[in-house]
Amino acid sequence: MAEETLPGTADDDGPDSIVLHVDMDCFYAACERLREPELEGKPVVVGMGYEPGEGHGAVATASYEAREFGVESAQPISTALERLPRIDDLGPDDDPAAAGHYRTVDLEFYKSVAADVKAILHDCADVVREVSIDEAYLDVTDRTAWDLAASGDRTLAEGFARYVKQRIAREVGVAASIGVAPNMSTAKIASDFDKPDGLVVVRPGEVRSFLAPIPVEEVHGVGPVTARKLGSLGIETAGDLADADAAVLEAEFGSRGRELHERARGYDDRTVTPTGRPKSLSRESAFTEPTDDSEDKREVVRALAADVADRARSRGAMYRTIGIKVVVPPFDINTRATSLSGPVDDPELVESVALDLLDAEFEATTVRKLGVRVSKLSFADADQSSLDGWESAGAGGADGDGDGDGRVSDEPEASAGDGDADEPPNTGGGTPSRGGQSSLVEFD
Ligand code: DCP
Ligand code: MG
Repeated sequence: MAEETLPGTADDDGPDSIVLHVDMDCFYAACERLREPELEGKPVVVGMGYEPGEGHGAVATASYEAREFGVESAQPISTALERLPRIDDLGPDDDPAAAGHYRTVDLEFYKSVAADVKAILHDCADVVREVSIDEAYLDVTDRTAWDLAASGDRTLAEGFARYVKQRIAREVGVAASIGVAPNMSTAKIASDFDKPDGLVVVRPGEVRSFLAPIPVEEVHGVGPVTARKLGSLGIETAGDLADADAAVLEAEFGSRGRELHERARGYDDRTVTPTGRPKSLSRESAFTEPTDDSEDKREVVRALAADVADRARSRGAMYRTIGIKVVVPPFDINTRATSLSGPVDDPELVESVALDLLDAEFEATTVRKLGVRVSKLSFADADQSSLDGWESAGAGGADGDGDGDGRVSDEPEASAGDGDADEPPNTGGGTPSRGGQSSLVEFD
């Protein structure tokens, strides 16, 4: 097997990882074909801001047949129409095979198809990182192996990837290209290498030779500017980059130069981290007027506890810590938490622990805001992090978890300051109002 030992793929970290990068082929166009099977095999253009019969908007994607005419993503529709006339605009003598079927973006429909695909991906891997509507990384190291299958010279990993691909085709009806490699950046290049309907496997010992002829632009982290600079140094391919003097690269590009050098040599120690996995789930609610009424406070805590426990269950999350937050006027924030001996999914326990924590110290305290949180989350299965939950959590604003990773923690929507977005508590046992806490970092 491996003739060369690559840093990050060597035995000292255990076996080589097996990473799949899955990217759907001409995804929006493929979705349109699900609804209109007669579009199969024909040039299809999906336009953003495009109205049937008109000429404005931009190409979101084009089927591979339409790409043959020079139609591509991000092109103005007007340019696409010059290269590939609309089928409805053809005269009686024109060739219908040289005309395009233009459709308007229908994101809701594409999201529903994507959700079906992602459900299969979550079924096939314990760790899934969703990157975009049609793209995800899977770490399947624990599900398959780099060993050769008994029947021949193919790896078990290849058979596994073929299975994933076939399930998507059979169960959803759209085509995916898959790259299989011991690290993320190589898997991504591999998935793109033989599109459409590609399956490219790069075994641990082949990473460097696979990358060698790849243009530098395709190396993860190389943009057009860097590519131009590299070109001026005579570095055109990943192989050139791998062979370049690391000190020269570092002098030119700083620490990034060293990183690019390592990527080109097949070294990428990023691990696939799942999307949409919050560290904690919490909800809080503010009183219109501060109150010391014990029953009012208990009522709010009960409602918050029920809501948090419910959300944890719907996401398949178990928790090991249950906590409360008590804000005393004006902004004195107190947090208390109880750790359990093991992870649980137990709404009644969330309520009773939260109430105990409240009663133990804050029974007579005047409070203006209360919160309940469960943390130390563990996820029993991989199915809970469907796109939906996290998209709605993120819909109101930016990445609220402050770690800058673009992922959404499931916290109340951020708002400026602490207080102005406060709303009356919902004591009716339904969903408490979303309090306007700017950050819940202090609640950890
Ligand atoms: N998309 C878009 N505007 C772009 C690029 C893409 O709206 N400039 C949308 C339409 C694509 C989808 O995102 O269908 C996925 O993007 P990809 O880059 O994966 O492109 P495709 O899936 O369409 O084609 P490919 O087969 O090259 O992956
Ligand atoms: Mg795609």
